[in-house]
Amino acid sequence: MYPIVSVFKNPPDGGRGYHRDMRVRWALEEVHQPYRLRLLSFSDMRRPQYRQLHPFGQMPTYEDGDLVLFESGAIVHHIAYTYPGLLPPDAHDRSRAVMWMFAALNTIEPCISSGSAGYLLQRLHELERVLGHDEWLDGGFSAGDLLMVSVLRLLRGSDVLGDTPNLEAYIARAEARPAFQRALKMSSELARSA
Ligand SMILES: N[C@@H](CCC(=O)N[C@@H](CS)C(=O)NCC(=O)O)C(=O)O
Repeated sequence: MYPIVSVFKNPPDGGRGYHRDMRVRWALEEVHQPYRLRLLSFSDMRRPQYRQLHPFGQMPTYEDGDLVLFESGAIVHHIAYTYPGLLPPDAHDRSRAVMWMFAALNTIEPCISSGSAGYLLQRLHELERVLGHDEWLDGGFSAGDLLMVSVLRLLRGSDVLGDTPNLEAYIARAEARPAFQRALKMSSELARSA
């Protein structure tokens, strides 16, 4: 049985992969784990049956046998711990990759969602400095990069990335990964078939 990921039946972003199921599907693509989709309308998400999977009636959810998870970060963390490919084998390296997962979701994503431009710019410049000209945040590509790029992509189309060229190149590098492209293709196919 393959894991099941819930996705919008009719994605409001028009299939550009900005919803939080994208990071989960991207992680599954990175580790080459096939999966199935649970297509949800907004009214499906309000139903009591769905509340048994997700107490807040949101997406994504992840079902694998008798394991049910919600919160995209927890799901990516589970995938990264379950399948090889998204976390380094050394214990300290792994903890630093997890640290970057938290940094993406706890430090950067809230700045983006809150729309506080000054604070966000400060954080972006700090991140730009830390990344420098490195390919990824800490050694090889990890779940930390996957979540950081998932969050930074939300700024595409705004001009805030304009003076952080290292971050722009970092996002482009991650988006060029075959696993990202496969996940994005599925987003656009879902939107087309809606
Ligand atoms: N912190 C949650 C946020 C989940 C979330 O906000 N999901 C959005 C889609 S990207 C959603 O379900 N929106 C509809 C709603 O909140 O009713 C996560 O990372 O999974």
